[in-house]
Amino acid sequence: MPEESVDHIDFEALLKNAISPPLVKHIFTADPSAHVFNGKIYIYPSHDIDAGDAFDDLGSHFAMEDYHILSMDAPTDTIAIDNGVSLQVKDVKWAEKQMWAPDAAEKNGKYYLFFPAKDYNGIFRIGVAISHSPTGPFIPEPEAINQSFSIDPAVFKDEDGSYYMYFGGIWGGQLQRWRTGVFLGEQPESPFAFLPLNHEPSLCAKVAKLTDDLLDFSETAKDVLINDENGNPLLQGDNDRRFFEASWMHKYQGKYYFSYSTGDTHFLCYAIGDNPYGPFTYSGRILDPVIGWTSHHSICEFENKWYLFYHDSSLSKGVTHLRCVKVTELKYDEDGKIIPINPYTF
Ligand code: FUB
Repeated sequence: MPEESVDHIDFEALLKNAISPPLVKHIFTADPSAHVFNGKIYIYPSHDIDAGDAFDDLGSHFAMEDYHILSMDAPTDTIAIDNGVSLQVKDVKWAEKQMWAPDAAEKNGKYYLFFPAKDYNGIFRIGVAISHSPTGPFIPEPEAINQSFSIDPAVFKDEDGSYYMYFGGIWGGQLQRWRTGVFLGEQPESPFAFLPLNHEPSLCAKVAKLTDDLLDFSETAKDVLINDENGNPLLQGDNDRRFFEASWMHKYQGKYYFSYSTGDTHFLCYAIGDNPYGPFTYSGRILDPVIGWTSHHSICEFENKWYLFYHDSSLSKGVTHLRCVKVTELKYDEDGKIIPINPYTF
């Protein structure tokens, strides 16, 4: 992911005109996955650091090593509590580096942290770690989830008690290297290698139902198909609408809302379906581009209002891999369409 020139940006004005402040300022945080557990908000973010790695389109500069869980009494608070280190890469046997965007789920009083990291072969896998507290510490399983790959796990609990994991990300997230179901290799290193051509259907995020113990996939992961308004799959060249990374699922008025980032065009978008597997119909944008290259989010209901948790790079004055998590209210119109949000009030 390239570093874009930020020389022209007036950060003082930006901070003043941002619709919401960073929720913590003493560390850099990103990719916020928010959940309500026991009446409180818990945010499972990435913990951004500057490890000195050079910028590239594979995201090598996102060299995160641990997770800190944040909590808030309500999403209307402007500050979150940092509950300290909950899991470190050095304690995960199978993982070498790059602890990217995590998520969490609760079942029968146990908390499960799902996280991607590169294994010792340079392949992104998704692991799980368990705790009796929403803030950890989390004890990792010795192996990554069998048949897991790529990044950005998001775990959705449906009303019937089933749990589904949505995941995947192209370019540095390696999803395109699994097009045939097996890993096609790390070479050529280009983030564009193995991607479909622009006129071909775009690569899809993946979804798999989890086993009862939440430690495995109960099925081979399936494509999360996003169609346009005419029922045709979005194309790879449709960069403003096609899936790139940062999956999330929520349910609103009986419909399934799959949301995601378009990556190199920097939008958060969503598509609506009738069941957790889709197909989904592209339905619009949620968030305009933020300062920084990446955009990532979660959507969470609290006391009958809905909230968008997201990040930008305003706290670091535009450094792509040093981000800060934020929250703002999210509203729907009477037809169930999400009202798009501009993160800055210019
Ligand atoms: O935080 C590292 C990566 O950047 C995430 O996995 C992506 O979703 C993007 O936010």
